[in-house]
Amino acid sequence: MAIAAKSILVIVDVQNDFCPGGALEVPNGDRVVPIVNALSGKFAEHILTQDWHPPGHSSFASTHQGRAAFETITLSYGEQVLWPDHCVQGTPGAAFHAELRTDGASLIVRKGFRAHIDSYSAFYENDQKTPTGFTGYLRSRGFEHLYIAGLATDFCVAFSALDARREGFGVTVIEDACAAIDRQGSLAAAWDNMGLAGVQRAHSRTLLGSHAL
Ligand code: VGL
Ligand code: ZN
Repeated sequence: MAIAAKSILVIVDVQNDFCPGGALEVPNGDRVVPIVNALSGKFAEHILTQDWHPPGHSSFASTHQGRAAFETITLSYGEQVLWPDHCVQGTPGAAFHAELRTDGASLIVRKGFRAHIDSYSAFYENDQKTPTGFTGYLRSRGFEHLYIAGLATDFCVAFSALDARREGFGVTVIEDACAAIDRQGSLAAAWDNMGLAGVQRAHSRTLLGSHAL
């Protein structure tokens, strides 16, 4: 399968806290690292996203008295899953996986850095109104299609893919270059929503055989 013209690879949150042993570990999260490293060489450009929370972030269960991780709470902008403390700015858990090749990335989009609002998507925070500026970057650089890989399929990958479609970009999620949290059917729901939104799916094998544009 040829890589679409005017494409960019978006590598979502391949950080220690989302890998085995991390604070919010994604099963097999580290398995995406060699795949993502191989893929990045196939694209003219790739960027990274980095979950980047201040201590006491509103998405942390520990911030809300009597609440436990993985419960849902209503915040000013709507429903929010509460997470274990993770990806705290400047901590080893927030660092990229040691084997992830980061030097070739042209941009790092940090998200979730405001204390009172979470941001799963690389485009909009969880109020679905506050932009990160990523759309402007992509438009002014002339990109039309995003290939998305990374963690977690059912949260930051899916929210980024759905917002990218809403912003008018073509989107392909590279299935085996992603790994999921998958709680309470979240992975199946994410694939359903992505399918309805016109997100395409690909396997890394089919892309690694093709030429970068
Ligand atoms: C993520 C939950 C909380 C993700 C980030 O990267 O998918 N999930 N923060
Ligand atoms: Zn987070």
